[in-house]
Amino acid sequence: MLNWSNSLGHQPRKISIMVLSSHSCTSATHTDCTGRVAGAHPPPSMSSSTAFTESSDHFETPTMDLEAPTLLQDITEQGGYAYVSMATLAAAGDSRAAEAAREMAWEQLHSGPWHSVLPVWRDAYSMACLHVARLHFSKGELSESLRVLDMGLIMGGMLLRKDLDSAVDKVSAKARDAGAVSEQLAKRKLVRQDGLRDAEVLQSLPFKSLSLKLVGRRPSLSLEGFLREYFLSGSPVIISDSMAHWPARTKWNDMDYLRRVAGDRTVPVEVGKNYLCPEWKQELITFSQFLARIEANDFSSDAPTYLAQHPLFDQISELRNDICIPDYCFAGGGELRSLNAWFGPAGTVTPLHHDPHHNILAQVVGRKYVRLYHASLSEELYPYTETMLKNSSQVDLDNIDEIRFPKVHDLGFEDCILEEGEMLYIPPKWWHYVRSLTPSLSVSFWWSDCKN
Ligand SMILES: O=C(O)CCC(=O)C(=O)O
Repeated sequence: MLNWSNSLGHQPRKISIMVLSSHSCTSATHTDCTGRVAGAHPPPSMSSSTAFTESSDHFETPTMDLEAPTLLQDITEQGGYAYVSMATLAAAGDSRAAEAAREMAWEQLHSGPWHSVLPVWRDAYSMACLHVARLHFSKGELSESLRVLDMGLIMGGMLLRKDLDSAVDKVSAKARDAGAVSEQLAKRKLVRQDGLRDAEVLQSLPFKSLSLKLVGRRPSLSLEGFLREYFLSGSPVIISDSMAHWPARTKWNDMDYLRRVAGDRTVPVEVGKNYLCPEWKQELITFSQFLARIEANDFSSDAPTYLAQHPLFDQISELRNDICIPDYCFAGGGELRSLNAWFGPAGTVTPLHHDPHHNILAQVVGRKYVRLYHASLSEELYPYTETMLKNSSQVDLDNIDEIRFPKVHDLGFEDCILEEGEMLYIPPKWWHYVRSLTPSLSVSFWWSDCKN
């Protein structure tokens, strides 16, 4: 799967980021925007030099200051002379040049499939974002500055990541002091207990739901018990009481808290029934706008907005501090591969697919229906044949075409309603379908074992 972040990513989500339209320079095919001019030479100064002095309306960029000469040299070698000219002017405080450099790097990010984008252009994009954000910051345009820094975090390379992170901290702190976070929503709970229309919710589930084998629940499951009884045999289990100590359990149901720590941050969201539908698309919006959409979402919406499979906790450290890595993720002696957020209104659907890693799906706020088919049932679940989609089933569990997919009807599965405060262990390669029954905030922890 193409992933626009730096994380792994195995579902074919986030493919269409290449044509996102939140930026004025979105052509997916135009490759010419670096201004490659035969015989043109890079400008004499290659430094990101410091026309700025440290003050409260300036943020430091020590990594960029150090790396700029080499990075600009690498960009020159790729023919990006115009980018280098603009970035040099930007470093001296020219805001139009800073925007132009960002546009040029953006075009390069959209010049072909994501995996073929040269890493140097991702770093070039981060550099231009730092320049643009710094200029906004110096004019007191804090929301705009944060938006651009987030774009750098989401789309840029790793080289200047530290500068982006520390700039975000500085701008966010100033925005908070200034009370700049927009106040669009009244103080509210994300999920209200009186709002759970159980009968209506249950009717929305796929055929035979909750009528065969239910995933077992285990309170107080020790790491050893988890290893012996579930991990080694590759069996799913719900661990029902091991996240009570997470600050997120109390904080994330508070819209006001979420708005305060993340409201002005830009996040990628998916809009549409699910990622296999043709009308599905991606957008970049602020977290406040996202929360407003969750609030406005009526349960029946067929185009919910879903912040799905996004490494939000690499981007927003306050939210990272609210969660804890479950000890279970150390089973097998492998490595933690990725932490992803899955935030959305009631009615989001992640269609039937499998992932290569062990997974703990932690349900922080709200509830979700999850159906699991054993890894050995792949053939009966009719995976797509295209490489990008081959971990997804062609079967739409919400509307099964029994003529095309006759084997599905009689297959055994396990399912459950994953309640707030519970974690579900999904073994590698097990097929899973997930539907949110309320507004829902979950976190997935993917890890490998030492064989893998
Ligand atoms: O919660 C969801 O919508 C999907 C979660 C998922 O597919 C995963 O954790 O791998």
